[in-house]
Amino acid sequence: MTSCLALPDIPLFKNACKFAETDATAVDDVRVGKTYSYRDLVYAAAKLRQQLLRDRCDLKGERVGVLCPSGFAYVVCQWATWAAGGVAVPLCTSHPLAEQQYAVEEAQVTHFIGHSVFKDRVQELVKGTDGLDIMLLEDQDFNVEKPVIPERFPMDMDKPALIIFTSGTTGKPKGAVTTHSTIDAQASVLVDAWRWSSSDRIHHILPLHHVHGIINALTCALYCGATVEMHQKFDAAQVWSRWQEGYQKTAPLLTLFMSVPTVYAKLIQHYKSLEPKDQQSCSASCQQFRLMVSGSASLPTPLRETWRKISSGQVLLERYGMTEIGMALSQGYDLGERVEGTVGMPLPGVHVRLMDESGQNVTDSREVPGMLQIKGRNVFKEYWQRPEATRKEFTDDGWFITGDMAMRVSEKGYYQILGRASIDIIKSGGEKVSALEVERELLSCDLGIHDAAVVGIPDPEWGQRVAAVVVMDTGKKLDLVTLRNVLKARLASYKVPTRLKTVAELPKNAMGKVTKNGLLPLFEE
Ligand code: MCA
Ligand code: AMP
Repeated sequence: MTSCLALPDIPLFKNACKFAETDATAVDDVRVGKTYSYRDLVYAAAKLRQQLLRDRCDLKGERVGVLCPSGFAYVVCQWATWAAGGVAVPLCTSHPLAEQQYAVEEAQVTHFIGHSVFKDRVQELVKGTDGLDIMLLEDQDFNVEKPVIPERFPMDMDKPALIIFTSGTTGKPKGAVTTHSTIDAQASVLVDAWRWSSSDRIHHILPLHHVHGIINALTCALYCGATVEMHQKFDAAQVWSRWQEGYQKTAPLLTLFMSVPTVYAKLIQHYKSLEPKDQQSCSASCQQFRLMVSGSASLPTPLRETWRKISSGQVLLERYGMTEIGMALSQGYDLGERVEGTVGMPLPGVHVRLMDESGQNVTDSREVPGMLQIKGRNVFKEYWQRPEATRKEFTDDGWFITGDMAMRVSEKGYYQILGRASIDIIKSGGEKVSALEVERELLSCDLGIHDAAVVGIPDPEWGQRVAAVVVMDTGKKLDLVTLRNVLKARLASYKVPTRLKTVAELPKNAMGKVTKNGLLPLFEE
């Protein structure tokens, strides 16, 4: 099967080949300024598969690092990797070298596909990595002339497909491995629940190294023949202006938007800075959407209500998910089921239970908090090369322990997320941050920090902000600007503290553990 133009017969590709018989647009690549049909996509993916394979039949689960801007190139690299039997490891394009290097090394990447817009970074990344098969691609390499629809061949759906790095309560990020079967379960359930169809067009502004951007926004669209309009990154002014163009019909109408609460907060901020006439036009532009979704962090009620007011009545659909499980809970599509403060009910095929501290199953009780546990085809396979970490996150009877507390409320028993069980996990702007990882960097960055504790402090825009409390070596001082400059070279920018306090000593309990709750008042204004 190496020499002929072919794709495996997994539902995503099977569907795409069907849409390739029409002239439907798969990707509108805003950076390149071009649209690509499903026929272009399946053809380009099958071509790149051949290049990746060279004279082999199957990459047999080897990891393929991908560093591509959001757009057609990204999708082709991901699909070609899958088609060649590889596991895609998408890197965050805005991460510093150290974080990207960590992902490449940790995932034991053997092939690397980089886009030429990141040429310098690719060269730095692959320096000293002997035996790595590197492809550096230009935009014109993705130009498709006379595309044909590839043949198809069978593939085992239980093959690993994707590694996404996610922070935990211990140590550095771990690579969550999902299979084709997991991805299929995660995407197909959302296609039905959120009523995706081939006439949809999603405005995609999410990063493409998370389940949110990859599965909910990208894969769901391509699963059902919709169009993905891919933008490089979120910019509030650009988003409002694109929506106005859609509404005024100077650009295609958009039907779906998905994001984190911080993005809606930033859109509101921008809206408030506009003249009343422009505000009216922005509000009207929201009418083109049939669905706007919020998730990855809890949606504060004032934000939900303000959004409803300024968006011509859009009620954000809130859902709950996690890198390891995709989406588990979702409010219903019908407006009456989008009950404020809840994340709805389990999606079809997702098994959910709540366990209290004594190990009692409290799922059928009302207003009794419990640890949220999940089972189903949507659950990931393992943490890459970390059997012990994988084992720890599952109960003996095979339920995945999310680390989130939840309870059921109202007569209907909708689920409400109460927050993380561990204070050491922070969510800022939808990004998960391990306090321990940041503490470790603080203590090893040569700034004279003797002791450090990192906490998440509540923030109306970011959900939480990363805040550091430090004890300095005698005679040493530290300011926030210096700290941020030093850490930004080592950590993703959202992990870098935006608040800093220096204290003489950290409060600790009898076991010598910092009592972090006691630090929160330090940041009250
Ligand atoms: C950027 N900054 C941040 C964050 N992002 N600070 C705290 N938390 C953040 N998340 C800082 C930068 O360091 C920079 O600081 C300044 O903000 C401006 O950076 P910029 O990149 O321009 O910010 P932005 O473009 O406005 O980004 C904010 C964002 C982005 C759009 C909210 O963080 C984002 O796309 N978040 C969504 C991530 C997501 O999809 N998460 C899902 C994962 P300075 O100016 O000092 O340099 S969870 C998941 O996948 C599960 C399955 C789920 O449930 O969805
Ligand atoms: P991540 O591990 O980055 O995939 O983020 C998953 C985490 O985000 C979950 O474990 C929750 O803590 C949080 N999360 C996701 N969706 C919601 C939501 N709708 N409400 C509250 N928290 C959420």
